[in-house]
Amino acid sequence: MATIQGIYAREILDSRGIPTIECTLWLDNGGIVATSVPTGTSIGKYEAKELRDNDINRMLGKGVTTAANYINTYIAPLLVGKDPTTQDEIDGLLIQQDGTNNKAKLGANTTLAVSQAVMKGGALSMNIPLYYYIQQKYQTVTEVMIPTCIYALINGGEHGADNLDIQEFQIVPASHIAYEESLNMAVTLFHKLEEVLAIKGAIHSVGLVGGFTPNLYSNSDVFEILVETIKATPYTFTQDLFFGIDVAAEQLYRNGHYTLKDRSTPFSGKELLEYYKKIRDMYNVFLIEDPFQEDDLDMWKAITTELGETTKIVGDSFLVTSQEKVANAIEKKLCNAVLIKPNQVGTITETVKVIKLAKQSNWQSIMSHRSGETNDDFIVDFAVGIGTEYVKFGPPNRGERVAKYNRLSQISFEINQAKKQQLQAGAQPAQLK
Ligand code: 2PG
Ligand code: MG
Repeated sequence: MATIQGIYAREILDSRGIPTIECTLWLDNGGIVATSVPTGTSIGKYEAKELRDNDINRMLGKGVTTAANYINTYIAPLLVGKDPTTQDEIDGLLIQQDGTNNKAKLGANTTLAVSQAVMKGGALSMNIPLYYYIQQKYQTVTEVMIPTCIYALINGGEHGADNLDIQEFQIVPASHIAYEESLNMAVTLFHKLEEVLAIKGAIHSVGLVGGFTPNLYSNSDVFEILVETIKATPYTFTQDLFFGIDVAAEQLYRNGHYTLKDRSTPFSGKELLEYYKKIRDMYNVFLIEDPFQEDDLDMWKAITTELGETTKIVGDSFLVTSQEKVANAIEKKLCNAVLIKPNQVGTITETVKVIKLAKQSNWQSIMSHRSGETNDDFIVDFAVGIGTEYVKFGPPNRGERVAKYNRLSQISFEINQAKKQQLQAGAQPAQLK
């Protein structure tokens, strides 16, 4: 059995040029792994806290040298000599050392960097792929499969150019579309969309997660352009794909109302629900993430009651990957799917508990990137190994997003190869062994 010989953390930059933590862990058998953690822009008010230096003379106060030092001087000595496959025990120790209910002491960025490094170290010590190690460890799925990808092609809200209210306009492939074909679809649509936007003079650049930030002003304009784009490809809207949106509604909420540029006067919660019904029927929007702000519980309940049968109502900032919040939402039927962001809670063990809870209640989970990403692809293996039904990594654009798709393609290849070998050997292909 290999044990942890050392851990070292340092400050690196994320895809927005904002500091984040990279953590390297090495084993006594010479094996070495490195991982880094993401951070958000539209950060939910109930998320676990990140630790930042707050030194305004350096990195605009966003440095993470304090967090890295915590790992190097305080956490690393506690973990040296431990078996890296004892993830629950090590995460338990991190939770205990932090001692708060929102990682306010050590920081969720600090604890997650260590937690991810330990998970990668565990897989390396067993000499098996990370996704397979996670599947074997937690057994939440009997067979590893590639989740359905949700591709955000257009960015608005805090991720965009300050003209569109909705943070993400997404395409969601229909269930019969296999991963490789869905990636082909996303790449085709992304580049066709660029052409359509150029022809319309809707000058574009890309937003924080790599989707276009076009010069359009209403949400309807975006849907019309997406419909037109799909018509210029071999794909059939509503047969091969449908639309999703991440409203990140907490960003639109002021004094009891939601402000959207589609109307000159702000929307009440009830009016916003009517608006969602309208765009769902007009444009086949069958996934709505964060339709209302975190504390607007009556409206979450109302939208799930009215649209939940046919539409995925997804809690992101609303549920912040919190076991307590997800349990409450399941019990009260406040939504029907959960976005999973490990850095909203701060350890892998706590994240797994939330996914298990969702599975027990027949909820679907969506493993998600953050707007501030690195090239680390940990969440890809995590999603496949634990079996989230969906993943959300942005569009097939920008290095830190493409890193996730490239890893997913590699895993898909490995799964298919393993199945072929099993078939050739006359074995059942049900399990990857
Ligand atoms: C979201 C995420 C990712 P952020 O709201 O779903 O797109 O954004 O990381 O900024 O919270
Ligand atoms: Mg979101």
